[in-house]
Amino acid sequence: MSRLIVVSNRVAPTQEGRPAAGGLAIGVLDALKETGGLWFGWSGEIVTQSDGPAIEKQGNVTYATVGLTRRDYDQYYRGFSNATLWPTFHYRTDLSRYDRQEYAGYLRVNIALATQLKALLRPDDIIWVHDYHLLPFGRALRDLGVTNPIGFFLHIPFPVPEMLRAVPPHAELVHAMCSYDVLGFQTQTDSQAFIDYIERGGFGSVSSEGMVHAFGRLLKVGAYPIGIYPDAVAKAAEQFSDRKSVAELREAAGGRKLIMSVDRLDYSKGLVERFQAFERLLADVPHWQGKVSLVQIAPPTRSDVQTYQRIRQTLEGEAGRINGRFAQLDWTPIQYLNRKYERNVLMALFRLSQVGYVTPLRDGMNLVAKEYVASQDPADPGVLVLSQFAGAAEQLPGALVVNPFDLSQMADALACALSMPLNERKARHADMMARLRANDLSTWRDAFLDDLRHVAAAASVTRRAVELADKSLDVPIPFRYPVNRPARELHRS
Ligand code: GDG
Repeated sequence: MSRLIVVSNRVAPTQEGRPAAGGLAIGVLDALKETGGLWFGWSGEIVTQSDGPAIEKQGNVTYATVGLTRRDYDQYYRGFSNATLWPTFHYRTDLSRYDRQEYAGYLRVNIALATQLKALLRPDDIIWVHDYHLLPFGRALRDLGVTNPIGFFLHIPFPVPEMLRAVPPHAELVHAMCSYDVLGFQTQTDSQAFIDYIERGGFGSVSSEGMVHAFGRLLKVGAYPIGIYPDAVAKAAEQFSDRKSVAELREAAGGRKLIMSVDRLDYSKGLVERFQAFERLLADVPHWQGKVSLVQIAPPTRSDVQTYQRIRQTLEGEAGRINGRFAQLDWTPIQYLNRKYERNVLMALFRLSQVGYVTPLRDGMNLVAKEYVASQDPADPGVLVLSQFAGAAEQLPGALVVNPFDLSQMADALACALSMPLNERKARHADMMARLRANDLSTWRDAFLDDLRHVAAAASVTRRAVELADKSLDVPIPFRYPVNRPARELHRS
């Protein structure tokens, strides 16, 4: 069995018990612990000089981590990844900015990381690269002569072509993405957006089996919706129900209903609109004043990116304003907690609440939605209110699906969820649990890796046929640019 190499921008904290707030870290770590293998990426540290990777083995997972210099961090991570790609891929071109130097840094870091990984590779390794920080990483490996199977999974949405074109080097990035053997997206919508870009731009064609032939490469493009382990989540939610913070919230609620939201503090998560829709519920249906609280847990992330500082200020302002408008001496409408919690405690908090309120403006999947469902007591489950723009909405039809830009509709959905009869709650929950079990985290991992092995094997047969014939055949063969060719020239070919 070949060794699995996982590559992601950030390698999750290697110490057990340290919280890793972020869907990618949660998903990848759980998947890797089962198969074993090597996880390569940034250590999270800023260093004065970038040395070789630090290697640490824990159980069957080896962690290989590297530091980034301040310049690398500013250009690659804070700049092009999080100030250009993240907002645009979440349809926020208004928050996106582009800086050519930052893009150069993004390419430089991708090439430097690929060079460091290459030294650790064995011939039969299978490489799985994750997320938007590393779009050209496979290209960089290919340029270094790596012929191993390389797949890529995008955790965030892939925008429609018109949106993607707002990123100036869009063609170069898509060209680089075609160096992978398999390109995985969260949903059919995302996968189709990529295919639309290829077809409408005249860059290639797509077969009925989802094989894309573009830029001289043949690759599989498809949807691989990430899952969770619902039964493990259910167990944790039950077991951690007697924890101090859970007991405190139960006591503070004093029999009132609870609406629960948990998100990284990010403008894509729709927190402001969510608060305002809750405000509308209280204003339109005064019956709920004093009878329900919204608990929003929002651990800060990327706090050194300016747009994240702004969303934090706006949100604090909105929470204060709404609380000022409705609070009573013994009731605070919105409890806004700007901190991290232990993961299992979060699951227990989900179980305690009557409504899971998950309304991102755009989200690749949204694991919180899935965790909320899995945490519920099947005998008395809460109701999920879910944005139509979360990938999870394609998979959880038992949720009350809302448009997060329609505050009235969200307020109506909250009212409906808060008073939904037990039978209906149970039926919706049972349906969603069955779906979560049928498409859990191992389904996601295995479907992707099976396709990667299959496609890479087929590509190697094609390559070998070409070598044997010793001439250029009219078949799609993986192409490679000469080593050291600057990545910024790729699109000119
Ligand atoms: C990206 C995509 C996609 C949250 N607060 C705490 C905490 N969390 C955990 C949640 C959940 C995870 O972090 C967040 O995952 P999401 O999927 O909701 O969102 P992103 O972080 O934006 O993840 C997303 C995901 O990748 C996976 O592909 O679904 O669309 O944007 O598991 O429970 N965990 C702990 N403390 C917290 O305070 N321990």
